[in-house]
Amino acid sequence: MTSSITNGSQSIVNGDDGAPPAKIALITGITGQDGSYLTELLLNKNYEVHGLIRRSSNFNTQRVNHIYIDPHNVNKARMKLHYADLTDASSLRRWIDTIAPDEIYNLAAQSHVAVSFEIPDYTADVVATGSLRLLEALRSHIVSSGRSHVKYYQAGSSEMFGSTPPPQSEDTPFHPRSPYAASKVAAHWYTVNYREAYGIFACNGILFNHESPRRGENFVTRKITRAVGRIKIGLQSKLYLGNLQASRDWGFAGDYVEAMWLMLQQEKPDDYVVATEESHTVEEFLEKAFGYVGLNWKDHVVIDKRYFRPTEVDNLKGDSSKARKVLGWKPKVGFEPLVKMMVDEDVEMAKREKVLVDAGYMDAQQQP
Ligand code: NDP
Ligand code: GDR
Repeated sequence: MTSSITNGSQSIVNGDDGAPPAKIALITGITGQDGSYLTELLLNKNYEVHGLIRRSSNFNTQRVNHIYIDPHNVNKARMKLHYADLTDASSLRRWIDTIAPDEIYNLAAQSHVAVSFEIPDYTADVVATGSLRLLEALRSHIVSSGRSHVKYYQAGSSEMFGSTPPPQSEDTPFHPRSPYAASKVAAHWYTVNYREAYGIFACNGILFNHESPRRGENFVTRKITRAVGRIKIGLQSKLYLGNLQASRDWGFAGDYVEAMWLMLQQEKPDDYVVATEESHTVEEFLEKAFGYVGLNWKDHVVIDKRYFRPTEVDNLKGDSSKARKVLGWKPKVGFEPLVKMMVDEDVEMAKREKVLVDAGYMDAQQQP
């Protein structure tokens, strides 16, 4: 049985159409923004996709629910979910052995920079040591099974460059400015070390900020577009933000997962910067997002010092010439279309919320 589910412009196939899968992928962080886009990409390339999800007291699979098929209803869904955690080495080893993947994408992380100052120990455990646990599980799997062709992708970050001025490329020195960024630097070097020490096909993607309507609601772009939607529809009037002068190289997440996949299709493992090569301040994002629906951000934004970070990353702008040349990758969605895409989706979401508020099912004060 084949199930074809439409999600925006994408048609996603997650069901047994009789054909054997092209490859088997294992994704950590499948329930996150990137995990959901990568799953769609791989399913459309006829992969069988296994995602590791962590236990939480509420369901955390909203971003992949549109792809999910209850295994009781079909013989063989092409996307399967399994409980595991990057803090639990035994679960990682067990699932790698059981699934026997061809490609592993390590996307799981406590990925919020500001929150990493509040929970540094946990952030390091998941982001740094968690990546090491996964690499070690892969190494053991290769030794015991002989499956040396398995490829590994590590989700690195432009935050690793920190205070080193732009443009930042693969040759730019790291100067991390948060527990999150320092942990990503450790994960980067673990990945390089496992490549050099054991010959594992392991790649670091050094991705600059990438956003989408599925972005977590406490990252600045989505926080802004959620507020724009809600203000436009009359559900809130103020938006509290921190530093508006930070500059980021913002791309579209759907474009960036393609670069991850391309890295693992090369003959040799390597590290790549992925970026639009265009940078904008938070204030510019505000101007575009509010302006798009005919609002002036200055009427709504209030600066709250709680959102300032102990150390800030002021200016990120990538040089992705290597990825463009070697992988043939380039971004398809530019800054303005990205802002519009996110605002359009969030205005629609606010309209749905308004119905719930008017019917008494939701509190209008509920903030993202
Ligand atoms: P998200 O925060 O949206 O997703 C993170 C994922 O990791 C979620 O699925 C989350 O599960 C999972 N996770 C968190 N902790 C654990 C744990 N202990 N064990 C297992 N899974 C866990 O991040 P993005 O999708 O935006 O980013 C993907 C990766 O890329 C991350 O590693 C991030 O640091 C990195 N990155 C992101 C960039 C961006 O701009 N988006 C840029 C550069 C790097 P749950 O859903 O349960 O919370
Ligand atoms: P970042 O993204 O830290 O770059 O990390 P975020 O959207 O959180 O911050 C971007 C910039 O906006 C400023 N800012 C605010 N940020 C948040 N979250 N909330 C606010 O209210 C606010 N006001 C101003 C921040 O100070 C910062 O300068 C993201 C994450 O996805 C990481 O996991 C990833 O590695 C990097 O991008 C690349």
